[in-house]
Amino acid sequence: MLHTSGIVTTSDAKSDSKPVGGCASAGCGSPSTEVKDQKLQERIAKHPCYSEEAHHHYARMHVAVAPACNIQCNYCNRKYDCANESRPGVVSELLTPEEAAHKVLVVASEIPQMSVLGIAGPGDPLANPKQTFRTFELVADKAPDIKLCLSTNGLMLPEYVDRIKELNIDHVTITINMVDPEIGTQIYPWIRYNRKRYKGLEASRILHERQMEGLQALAEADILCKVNSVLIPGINDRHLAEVNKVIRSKGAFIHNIMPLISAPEHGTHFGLTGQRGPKPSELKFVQDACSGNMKMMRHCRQCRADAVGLLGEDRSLEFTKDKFLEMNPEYDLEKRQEVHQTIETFQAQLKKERTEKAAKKVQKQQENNLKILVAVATKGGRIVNQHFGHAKEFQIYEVDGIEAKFIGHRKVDQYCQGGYGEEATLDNVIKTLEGCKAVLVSKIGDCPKEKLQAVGIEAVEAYQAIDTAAIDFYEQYVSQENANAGVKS
Ligand code: CLF
Ligand code: SF4
Repeated sequence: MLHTSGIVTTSDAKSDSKPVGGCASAGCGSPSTEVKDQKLQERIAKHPCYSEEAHHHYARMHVAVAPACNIQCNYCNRKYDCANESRPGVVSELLTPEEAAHKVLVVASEIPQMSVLGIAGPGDPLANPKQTFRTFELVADKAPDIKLCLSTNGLMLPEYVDRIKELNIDHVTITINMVDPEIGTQIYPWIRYNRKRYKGLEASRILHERQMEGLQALAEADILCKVNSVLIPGINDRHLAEVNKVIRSKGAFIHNIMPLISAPEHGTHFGLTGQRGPKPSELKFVQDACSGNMKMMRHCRQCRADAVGLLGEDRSLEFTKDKFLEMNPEYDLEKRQEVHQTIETFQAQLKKERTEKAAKKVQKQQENNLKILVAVATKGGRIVNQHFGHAKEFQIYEVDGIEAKFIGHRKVDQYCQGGYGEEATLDNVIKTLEGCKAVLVSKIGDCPKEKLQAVGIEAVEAYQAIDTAAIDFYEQYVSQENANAGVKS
């Protein structure tokens, strides 16, 4: 549990690093815990959602080719993208499969670190099988190095597992919010299945059975399955541990527990009836409770159905329909492979450094068990490389002098707008960074620096690997603390 001071001790820091079995169970988000199975590691190494490490370096893109949906979720308004994988209130431009394939090639040449194409809406991809599979076919034909990924509510999944396997779609997400249809009645008012509309308990029961059948079929076909669960306080918050147990027993690879977003202006049933979303501490509590059982995703950004870029950035506006249709793709496999090779070399170097430090850790026999939180402004690459005022989110690391462990991100409004900083925005940013001992940035102005200092957060300017900058700060922090303690005693 986090102390309000931002200091976490070894004894009370809940660790993800306790594999308790299951499919390649390993801590999620911990550089020191690795997926043991080498082959499995290779399958997820370039997928930014399935591998926390990959999300620092590799980008994904979505194409919005699937407009229809076959169920109704109480957190979704059909005017917007599928809220199972997107922030509600976001509308994407609908594309034909041909337009989508063209867009993929354009992005693949502009952003060579884009390694995954996902279809996640705006409705349910498997309620639009023609468009979804046609898009995948076109892309697989023209850009064979891009991994294919899809996200579904699961209702039609059992029908399509063979097709999914055939097309070499190696990653499938199912949103599973319950394994008890009674609870499902509070989340799903109706479904449409086999040309018939079902309501209430019957609807939830069918959906549940189809999801379980689909999940099992994916496991049998050796397709990696991520399960998304939307945490809805008072409805499934206490139930998600059971969901976690069941999906693990049926072969899910990773669990992504996401917060319900229910702003009234999105016009969803939950938004309009005052159903609240979870607080960050409630989300963390449920994630922690489930993390001992299987790999847990904590870096999801609930992106849009036409998202482009690293998970923490949004470059979709650079590739709107009017723009990408004018662009001629220059898909260059060799160039892409070179870029990926550079990333791999950098990752290998980071890994080597971490291994050496881990060895030192044993030697040092944990001289102290102090852990601190630091916030980082980064544009990706696991490097401190962003101005404080340009950050729209800060990555949070838990540092213990040996390693810097990514534990999540905190979104903020960008402080610097057109060369000026807004005081009220700065106050909110500082509030968001509460509990951190430092913020690592490539640059920061005097005013925010002083304000941060006044609340005990040191602004550190650096342009280097996050791990190195974080550990350097940690050492300086500890020696200062020791010096202060010496003066006092
Ligand atoms: Fe897209 Fe989803 Fe594939 Fe990733 S997103 S279809 S698994 S490529 Fe990723 Fe976005 Fe979270 Fe989804 S951060 S919402 S988990
Ligand atoms: Fe909306 Fe997605 Fe649920 Fe369909 S599956 S109702 S598009 S959130």
